[in-house]
Amino acid sequence: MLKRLFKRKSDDEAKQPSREELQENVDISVKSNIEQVIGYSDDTAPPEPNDGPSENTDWLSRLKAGLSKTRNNLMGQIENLLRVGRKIDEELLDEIEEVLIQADVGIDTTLSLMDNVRERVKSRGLSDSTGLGDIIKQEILNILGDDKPLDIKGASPYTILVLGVNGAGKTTTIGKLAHRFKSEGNRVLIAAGDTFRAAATDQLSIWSDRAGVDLIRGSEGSDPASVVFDAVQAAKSRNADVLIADTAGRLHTKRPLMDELSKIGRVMSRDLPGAPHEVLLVIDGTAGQNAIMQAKVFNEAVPVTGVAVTKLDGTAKGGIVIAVKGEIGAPVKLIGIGEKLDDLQDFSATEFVDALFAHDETSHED
Ligand SMILES: Nc1nc2c(ncn2[C@@H]2O[C@H](COP(=O)(O)OP(=O)(O)OP(=O)(O)O)[C@@H](O)[C@H]2O)c(=O)[nH]1
Ligand SMILES: [Mg+2]
Repeated sequence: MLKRLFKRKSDDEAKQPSREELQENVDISVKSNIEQVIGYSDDTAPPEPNDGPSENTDWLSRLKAGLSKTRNNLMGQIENLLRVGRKIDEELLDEIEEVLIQADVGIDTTLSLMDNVRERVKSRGLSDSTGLGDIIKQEILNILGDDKPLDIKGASPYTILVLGVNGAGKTTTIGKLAHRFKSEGNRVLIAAGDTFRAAATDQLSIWSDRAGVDLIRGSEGSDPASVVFDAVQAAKSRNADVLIADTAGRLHTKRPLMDELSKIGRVMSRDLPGAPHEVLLVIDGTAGQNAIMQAKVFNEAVPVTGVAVTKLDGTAKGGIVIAVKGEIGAPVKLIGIGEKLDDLQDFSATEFVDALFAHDETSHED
């Protein structure tokens, strides 16, 4: 029987979409999303930062609440598949695979995750679906790997270059980080490297005022690399502990922005060896597979050392967090689940997976 179960899709292969077909579907949606990104209007007003305290101050509860749409979508469907006490067969495993892909775990990541699940099921001789949920959970943890929190102790000033497409949440993330580092007793400086529009610097200026940190800014349209260069000099002369540089996110598919980001990276290291110490890519958690493609483009311009995934509160496709690690290789270091100051936290794989698999208080069906 096992032989038939693990014959690897032979009979079903014809019915199932191939990896190429799945990729083609994703490419189509990526293309249309990119068009939307490029269509982002320059007149868009900067969002108002929101620094009020969250109603519920317990991070784990808020994380669970923030991930509830993803949990209902991803784990809800998987649990429904397992709950009927089904036998483990290719059909069940393929259905789980589809749920993961549809929740944006990414095709390659899903296929390798499910390969590992199949191996484990085989080696344990599991035939009914009891225990399959735990195996999936463990394999997700395996992909996420060890936590690598953002640690600014390695250098002084510790420099963080923040990248990402427009609207991803860069400026908001910088505001939240500045507030956090400052309240931990660090001397913090922000560089307004997004000089494309005055509103970008104004928005950053509101955040820096609220966090009580200094901002190094240039005039509108000035060379972002020179603003960042000045900020590095200021960080050195003022003995700052940490410098966070904002950048523009426009037209990421056009070569000049990527060239400019590489230049900013080079300029940072000119007088400060090792800088930028952290290249933090901010990804909009609601952007789907498009975000993965963007990440690859940015990663080519300046090798990304960490990822912040924002807006996980607004998506049923939080599986993107798993895809980031699986498909880009850079660790997720921060996650954002809202617009408030404390809605950005260090990423913990176990917390994330526990929140994904958590049962709602109202559900007692164990
Ligand atoms: N719900 C939610 N909204 C967020 C989160 N992070 C950021 N936002 C919102 O996303 C919007 C865009 O954020 P910004 O920080 O301006 O994005 P940006 O990357 O700096 O954008 P550009 O400056 O245009 O390149 C704002 O309305 C933020 O309040 C989050 O974790 N959850
Ligand atoms: Mg911005």
